[in-house]
Amino acid sequence: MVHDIRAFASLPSTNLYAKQNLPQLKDGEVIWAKEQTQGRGRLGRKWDGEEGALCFSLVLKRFPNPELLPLLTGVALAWTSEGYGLSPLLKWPNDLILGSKKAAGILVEGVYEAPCRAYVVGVGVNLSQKAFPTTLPNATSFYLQGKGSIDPSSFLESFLAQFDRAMEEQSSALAYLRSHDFLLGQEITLDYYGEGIHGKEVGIDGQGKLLLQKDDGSIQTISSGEASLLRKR
Ligand code: BT5
Repeated sequence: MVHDIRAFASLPSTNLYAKQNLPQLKDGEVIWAKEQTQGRGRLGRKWDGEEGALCFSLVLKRFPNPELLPLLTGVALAWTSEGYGLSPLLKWPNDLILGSKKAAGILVEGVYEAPCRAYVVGVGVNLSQKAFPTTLPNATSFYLQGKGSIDPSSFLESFLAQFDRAMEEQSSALAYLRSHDFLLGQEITLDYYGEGIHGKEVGIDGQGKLLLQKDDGSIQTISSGEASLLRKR
């Protein structure tokens, strides 16, 4: 896939820019903001994209299975991290974990209005931050994992190559996800259609769905579009 990159010195949010300018954006195009002042996470949460962060959004106008998008994007981030000599894990459905802490987050948004049905895949990567505010005790960066200051444009290029690979090799990408499952065996609470459900994460199936063992022993299969992780119980 061709990935043209539109780079900006500063934007409030690359996802917002992509959604507001969809008709002029091509399939595969990337919006990259060197500084992002009002980055957002899922469920209206805030994303901290201060100096040292890499924040971008990828526009996809043809992707049949949106539930796989955050998962495949996470795998592409993990493969990119391996290229820098790190040993990543993935926290279903969408966090890159380095040294047991969050090094990147993903926000996939669907835009369904005519004339532009598309998905915007927003990615925030902590590359060169040397410290995080006390409000983010579970955040880490590539710098803090001993990788020095990584050039954001090289990281972005590597990520885009790995993203294309994950799209082409979806079953091996999902197999990678299953074998790099940060939550495996953990007691967790999920937000499931607005309700908190608890259980033990006993794996991820071949379609990328989370397997949650409930207290009564039954297994519930949950797709990424249905739930988000609230916390470890
Ligand atoms: C995410 O949400 O992890 C998705 C983050 C997506 C950010 C990208 S940047 C480019 C594009 N444009 C946008 O406006 N957004 C996307 P979620 O799983 O809801 O996690 C959000 C939570 O992560 C926050 O409530 C904080 O606790 C924590 N957090 C915020 N900033 C962080 C950071 N830089 N590193 C680690 N954790 C962070």
